[in-house]
Amino acid sequence: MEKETCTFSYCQKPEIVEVETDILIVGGGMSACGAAFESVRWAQAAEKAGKGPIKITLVDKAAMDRSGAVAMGLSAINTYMGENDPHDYVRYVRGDLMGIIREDLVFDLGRHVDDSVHNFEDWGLPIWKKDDKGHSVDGAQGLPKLRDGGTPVRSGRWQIMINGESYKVVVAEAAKKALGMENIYERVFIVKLLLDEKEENRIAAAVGFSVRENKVYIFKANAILLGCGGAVNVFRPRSVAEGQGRAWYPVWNSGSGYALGIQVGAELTMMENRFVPARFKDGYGPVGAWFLFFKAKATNALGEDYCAGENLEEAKKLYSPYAEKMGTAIRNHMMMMDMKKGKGPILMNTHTAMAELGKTMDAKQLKHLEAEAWEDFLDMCIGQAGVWAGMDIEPDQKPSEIMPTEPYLLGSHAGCAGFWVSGPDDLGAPEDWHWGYNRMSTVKGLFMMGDICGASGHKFSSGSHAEGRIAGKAAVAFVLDHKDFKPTISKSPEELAAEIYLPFEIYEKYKTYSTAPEVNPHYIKPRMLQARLQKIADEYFGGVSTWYMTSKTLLEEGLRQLQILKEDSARMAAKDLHELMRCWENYHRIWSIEAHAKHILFREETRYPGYYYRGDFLAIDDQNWKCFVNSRYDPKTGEWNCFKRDYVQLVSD
Ligand code: SFD
Ligand code: AMP
Repeated sequence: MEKETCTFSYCQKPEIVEVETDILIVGGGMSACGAAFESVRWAQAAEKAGKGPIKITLVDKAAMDRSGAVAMGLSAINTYMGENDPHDYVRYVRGDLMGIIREDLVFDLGRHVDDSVHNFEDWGLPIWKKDDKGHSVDGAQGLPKLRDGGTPVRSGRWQIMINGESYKVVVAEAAKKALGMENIYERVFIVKLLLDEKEENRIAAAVGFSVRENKVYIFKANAILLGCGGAVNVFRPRSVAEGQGRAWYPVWNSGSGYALGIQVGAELTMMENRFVPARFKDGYGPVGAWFLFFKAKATNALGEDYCAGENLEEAKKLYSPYAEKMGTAIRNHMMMMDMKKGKGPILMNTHTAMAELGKTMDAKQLKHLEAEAWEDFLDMCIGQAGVWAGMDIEPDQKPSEIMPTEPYLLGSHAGCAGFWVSGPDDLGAPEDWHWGYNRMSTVKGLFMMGDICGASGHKFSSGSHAEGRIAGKAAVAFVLDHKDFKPTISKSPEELAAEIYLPFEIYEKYKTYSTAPEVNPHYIKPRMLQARLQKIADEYFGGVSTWYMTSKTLLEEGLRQLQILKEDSARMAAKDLHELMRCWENYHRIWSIEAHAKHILFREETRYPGYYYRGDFLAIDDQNWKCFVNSRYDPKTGEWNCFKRDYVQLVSD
């Protein structure tokens, strides 16, 4: 088919807004809020020291108060060191992620994360405390703050309980106050990054559009901090029909962070990794608080522990010494063993857990416990509370089904897919693991944080914020060291606007060729594009329909089909601004899943049983694959190259 171009003959021309800034933060989530808060502090210090003003700008596709993964709120902060030693945190993350992580990045996070949590509390987030009798006290209620020696209520070794419905609002407020609203662009979706015209491999700009007004934005910057979250809805979800907007991770995080970085040539690491969370069925409610705080036991339908006995012995045969660590992937693996034997549904025994806890409580305390059980979901997954209500499930009376969800690409929860970045230089890491600026990618001036910063999972909300702060500080140092840089871009503003608005032009040009605007020989609407993408990912790259199973032959066929889809994406059509966003979101999903499939194809072993399986290499093979798998897309040639990088253990066992 002939290539389409936008000459604004059919669609309206947008207003073009150009913004020049020293630092641009892309995203308004946990990491971006951390970056905003910290970079402003260092910029102000630099200005006081006479090093001139540093302008910091933030752009978010949504409104910061409720954008990103924490939009709905959370009921636990999953990374808080407290009495723990960051060395142990590294050991824990390494064990959960099957032995391969960047220990310098993880340790760095561990030593900084608590300060973010202390700030959250200062900004008004209620953090549960233990009183002097050792009882859990919900909310702040006059007990000392963590900073002043207050004891948090631990759900697990690393997790603490919060009243977190408004968690994101609290964190965003501090970031907004630091930056000033005049430096924040909300509801502007970034479509692509641009490299500098004069300097090789150097970031120069970000381009996007308003999802509310007829405007295209060009942000020219000296440094860019990327924090756009993970990739959701890349695989066909378990939810169907009208429930399809439902997912565990936020549907609005559509792989932009990965796609933006990949296309300018930033090196990726561990993109073969994914996260398949075990979740309450249909509502996607998180299980952690139930396992750890309420001490609930999950069993198969026969009441048996699926993580023991025969299943464990079988798992050890292929996945020792990792199976013994009982990490997140392995727990999924053994759950699926029983599901495949027909021993499902798998049940979270909420009723027995509450009865057990109730043995030491009076009626009032028991009522409070029940309220907490509901609140666990009302705070961070309202849909699950809806499922409970709709299915007549009272958690103290009946168990609830849990099951593994569709896969997600992310690097801040129990996953580690992301970019290869520079780490701190004081931890004895190999020389080529740090190149001057912490969390800077292999593209000069482009920093990665949160979900898209690779090989360093288990940051969660608090760690993503802390990582944003680390990156924000480093970006200020970078800008101070490169004061004379003037970004130059090769394309004119009109050319860039025409690229972004192409789906409008196509729609307006062809919409009358058929009677139903959804179906047309000349274009593909984003909904159709997404369905095709999810079908390819699901059936060839190991989604739920194949029990997460894939292989060389399946991956190669899927990648072939994905290539055709990518070609067809040049004919995406949008009838309004909302669909324009959907078009570019899906384009970003295509790039994210392509990287994922290429990495799985390259790694000839099953490193993450329970997340995905290579049927042709079913075991873990430490001898050949205890290494990072990295890759780089070359923006000049369009070639994609996968390669190994050595794993180096920095913290003893
Ligand atoms: O229960 C563009 N998370 C949990 N963390 C915890 O500490 N405790 C929990 O209890 C956690 N759980 C949990 C969690 C998440 C979710 C969804 C649920 C439950 C249901 C994880 C954390 O939330 C997560 O680790 C961090 O939020 C990750 O931070 P970051 O910064 O990497 O991503 P973000 O916060 O989602 O923000 C992304 C931002 O990017 C914007 N964006 N902006 C412009 N242009 C584009 N093209 C963009 N694309 C995206 C977004 O709007 C957003 O602002 S539990 O499961 O364990
Ligand atoms: P989740 O609700 O599954 O996202 O988990 C929240 C936190 O609890 C994360 O830090 C998980 O790693 C941890 N977690 C969840 N389930 C278990 C479990 N069965 N054993 C140990 N840790 C868990």
